[in-house]
Amino acid sequence: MLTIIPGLYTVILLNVLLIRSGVSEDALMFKHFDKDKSGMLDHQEFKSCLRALGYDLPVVEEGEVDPEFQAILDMVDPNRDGQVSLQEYMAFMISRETENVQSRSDRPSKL
Ligand SMILES: [Ca+2]
Repeated sequence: MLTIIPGLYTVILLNVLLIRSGVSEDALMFKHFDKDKSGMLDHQEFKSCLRALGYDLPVVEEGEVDPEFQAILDMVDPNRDGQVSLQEYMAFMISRETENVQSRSDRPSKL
């Protein structure tokens, strides 16, 4: 027998469903942007993917640094091997989703 506060249980369940439904969509996104079907996103592929997700990343010249993109790379490609695996990508998406859930109540909507 489980004793659970019903409201809390509902919130947890909704979060699980939200994250799960997001996960399969994210995996599809990953496959879509893996143009050469290598199973990894290189930085160019990953950047296209981020743009599709609504990140406003500037176009930079070869060798120029985009701080916002670099900050994201710190999370998904900390050793800078130039490749983002599905696992790294998913971890990034889940942390993003969690951040959205946590900040939704105390941040005004950007839209
Ligand atoms: Ca690839």
